[in-house]
Amino acid sequence: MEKVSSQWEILGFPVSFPVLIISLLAVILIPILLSRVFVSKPKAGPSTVFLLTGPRDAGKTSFLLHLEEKTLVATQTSTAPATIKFSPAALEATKSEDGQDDISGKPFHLKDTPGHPKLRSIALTNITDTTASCIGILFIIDSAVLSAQPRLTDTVEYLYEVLLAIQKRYSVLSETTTSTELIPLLIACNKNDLFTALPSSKISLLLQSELGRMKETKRKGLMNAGAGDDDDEDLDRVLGDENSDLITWENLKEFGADISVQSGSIKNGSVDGWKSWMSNCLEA
Ligand SMILES: Nc1nc2c(ncn2[C@@H]2O[C@H](COP(=O)(O)OP(=O)(O)OP(=O)(O)O)[C@@H](O)[C@H]2O)c(=O)[nH]1
Ligand SMILES: [Mg+2]
Repeated sequence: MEKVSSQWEILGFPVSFPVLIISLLAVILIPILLSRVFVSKPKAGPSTVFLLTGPRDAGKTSFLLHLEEKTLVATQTSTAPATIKFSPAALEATKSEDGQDDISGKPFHLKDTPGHPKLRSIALTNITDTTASCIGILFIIDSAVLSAQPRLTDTVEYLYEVLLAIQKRYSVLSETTTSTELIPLLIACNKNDLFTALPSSKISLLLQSELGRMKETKRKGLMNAGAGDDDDEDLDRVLGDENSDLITWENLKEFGADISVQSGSIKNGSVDGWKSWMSNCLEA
């Protein structure tokens, strides 16, 4: 770069001083601006998302479509998540659909996730990702299959993972804010139209005792595997109080989950309790 009278010469081309300054500024500023736009931009996305989780065939997609169509729609096994935006009217109680009901409230999103064991990481990652919105989690289960041990074990295994993910989200959020809100979780016991369905009170007790048994087994497994090498990571795998195997909904509040259990039937359209739980989450 050579100076020729009032101009500079770069690679044999004459360049005036203002053009040189503008070019230098562009070289410095453009990468900074691009990095702001593409790297540090906060995650865009809806801020009022309910997450639909739960084992296969429980009725998650049916509930999503029921809120839209007000009826039981034929579904197929989900292999990918699906999000739908709803107006507050979707949470209007079925019994008062004569237009008399107060339908004030916020619009919201419902995100359906697959229940297949290999695809459960979609829902779990959504819970642990603290930048993703999650104002409430519906864990939909089939109340009519819990007397069969394999289905009960599968349901409890997934619930354990969801509760662990909530515990993780809550602990990360608690590190950055002084008063962290509990994460509401509704265990929605679907298909109570079927005669083998267990009542919600029984399901609630069954799940708490089975979660306790699962925790005991996992803790023993960790001890036998020589806990101590990787203590912090191992404790991440223990749900609730690390010194006890007991699991109760009340105790889990301390670890971020505010749990309710309610029966319903999408087939019969009796899901008003679930809808009012969602309305309460939106008002909170
Ligand atoms: N009897 C009865 N059947 C229902 C009810 N709700 C849903 N079903 C049926 O249960 C089956 C599974 O429903 P889905 O909504 O596809 O289940 P899902 O939880 O989305 O399942 P995955 O996508 O595999 O995770 C379908 O055949 C539904 O028609 C209900 O309240 N009562
Ligand atoms: Mg589905």
